[in-house]
Amino acid sequence: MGKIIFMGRTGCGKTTLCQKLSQLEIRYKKTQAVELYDKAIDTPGEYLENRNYYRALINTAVDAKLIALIADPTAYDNFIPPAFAGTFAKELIGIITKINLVNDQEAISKVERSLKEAGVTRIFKVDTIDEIGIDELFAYIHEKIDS
Ligand SMILES: Nc1nc2c(ncn2[C@@H]2O[C@H](COP(=O)(O)OP(=O)(O)O)[C@@H](O)[C@H]2O)c(=O)[nH]1
Ligand SMILES: [Mg+2]
Repeated sequence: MGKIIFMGRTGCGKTTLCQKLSQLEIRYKKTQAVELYDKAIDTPGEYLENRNYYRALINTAVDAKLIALIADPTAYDNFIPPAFAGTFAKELIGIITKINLVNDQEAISKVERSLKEAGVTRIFKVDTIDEIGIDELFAYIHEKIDS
C-alpha cells in the first residue's frame, strides 16, 4: 500500500482531490504545510510556485508511490517546470482540473502541452466538483498505489 502525492499551484484543486480520494467531506481549507491523508500526501502550492521549495517537494515525494502534477486551466500560470519528471525516480501523471469551468479549448491545450513538457506519463482531465473523469482517475491511482 502506498500513497499518491499531489503537487500544483495554489488553488488548482489538490486538497479537494485528497478529500475525495479519502472519501471525506469536501470543505475548503488553505493548505499551509504538508498534510498526510490515508492514500494521499497534500502539499502547499507555494512548494511549486517557489523554486526554493523544490527540495521540500523532492523530500516529501520519497514517501509516495505515484506523483501527480495538477494543472488548473483557469489560471494564468501553472508553474510547471519542463522535464520536472526527471527530478523524481517514480511515475509522474498529469491531472487537469476544473474542465467544466473552461469554454476555451486552447486553455486546456496550453496546460496539456506544459504537462507533456514536464514529462508526465498520462494526462487525466477532470472536474472534481461535477464528478467528471474522477472514476477513471481514481481507478488508475488505486491500480498504482494499492499494489
Ligand atoms: N469547478 C471546480 N472547482 C474546483 C475543482 N477543483 C477545485 N475546485 C475549487 O477550487 C478551489 C481551490 O481548491 P483546493 O482543493 O483548495 O486547491 P489547492 O490549493 O490546490 O489545495 C476550491 O474552491 C475548490 O472548490 C474542479 O475540478 N472544478
Ligand atoms: Mg490545498
